[in-house]
Amino acid sequence: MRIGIVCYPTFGGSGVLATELGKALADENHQVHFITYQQPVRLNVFNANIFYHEVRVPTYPLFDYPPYEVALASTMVDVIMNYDLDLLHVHYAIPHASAAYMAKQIVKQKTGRSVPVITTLHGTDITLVGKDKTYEPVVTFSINESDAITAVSQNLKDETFRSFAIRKDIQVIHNFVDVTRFNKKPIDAFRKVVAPNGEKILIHASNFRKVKRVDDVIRVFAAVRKEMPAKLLMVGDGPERPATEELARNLGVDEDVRFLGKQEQMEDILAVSDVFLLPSEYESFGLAALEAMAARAVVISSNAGGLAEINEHGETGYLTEVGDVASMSAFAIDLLKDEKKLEKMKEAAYQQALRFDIKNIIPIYEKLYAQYCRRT
Ligand code: GMT
Repeated sequence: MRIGIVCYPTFGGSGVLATELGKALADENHQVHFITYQQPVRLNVFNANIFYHEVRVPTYPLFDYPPYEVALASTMVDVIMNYDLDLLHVHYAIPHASAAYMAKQIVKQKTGRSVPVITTLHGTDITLVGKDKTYEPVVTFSINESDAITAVSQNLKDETFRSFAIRKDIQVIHNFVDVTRFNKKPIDAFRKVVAPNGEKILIHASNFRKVKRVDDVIRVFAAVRKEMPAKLLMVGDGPERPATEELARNLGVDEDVRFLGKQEQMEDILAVSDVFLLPSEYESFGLAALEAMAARAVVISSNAGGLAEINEHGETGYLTEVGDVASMSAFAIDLLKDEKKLEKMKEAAYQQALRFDIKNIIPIYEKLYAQYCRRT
């Protein structure tokens, strides 16, 4: 099949998932066309089946806001027609689903052909941004106009029906991880640099937005640090980072916390980690947690959104109410003091990640595409 993938090219989960999906489809011999405003961060391989089309947004002194959606729709039209695409798969509703709707209408008028559009909902496009009155009518319309809609968790599907008047079914296709990539042997030299005296290593990775509750991460770590020697790795960057660094200083744990910024080699960093903390206010799925589990890190997370669909309390990790720093700390301390339990849970986390392995999920997308594609 010839598949157009539209996504955000950044470190965010939706862009990562879309890129990994495109790479896997290319490995299955489909022709994949990425349409984005920048080379996606995880698009770091050469594959003859992968094409990258950059959306250029010309600036003009009249524009306070350059019309990205118009440029995106025009690029979609260009790629659909010149590369004879079979379908468009757009990730994150805003503005990708509405731009795809516009592109579809234009291609139909020009050629008479109706190009199928599949929209995958990822989270904040529904729960935060999409709900906003400013966007809601367009989001509802363009989701309903998609030929197929998928959501990355049951929770997100339920949230979508709660918040929008959707008249179609939504298929849940859980996110996936390439377990072989994340199941890596820890690099001893790296572990030594981070934890020279064999301290346990906790980790958090996100875009440091409010919804991630990064201050809870620091508070949990401070509680752990009172009980035992430990180190914390903070991966990623975003608006809450300065306040988080300050909190680490105020709580007197800054010497044991490393802010690593944005990182591409997550598998190497996760491989040396024991516990992954994800206390988010909301997480439609929690792809970062799944990647951690594939690397045998135990996830201590909130029970928000779809996190309970991947993390099983007391089995693969722990779940608490949002903001329950005391319970998260107690679970972390208990676990990190009990080597046997830690090893058992690391293995359970890994086994759970295998259920979401890329090999199990790609065929589900291929089956969905085949229902809409003229060429199978
Ligand atoms: O929250 C993020 O880190 C970014 C955001 C995005 O849209 O890129 O992530 C969302 O999509 C991911 C991939 O499907 C999910 O794993 C995240 O849980 C989801 N984030 C939220 O729901 C807050």
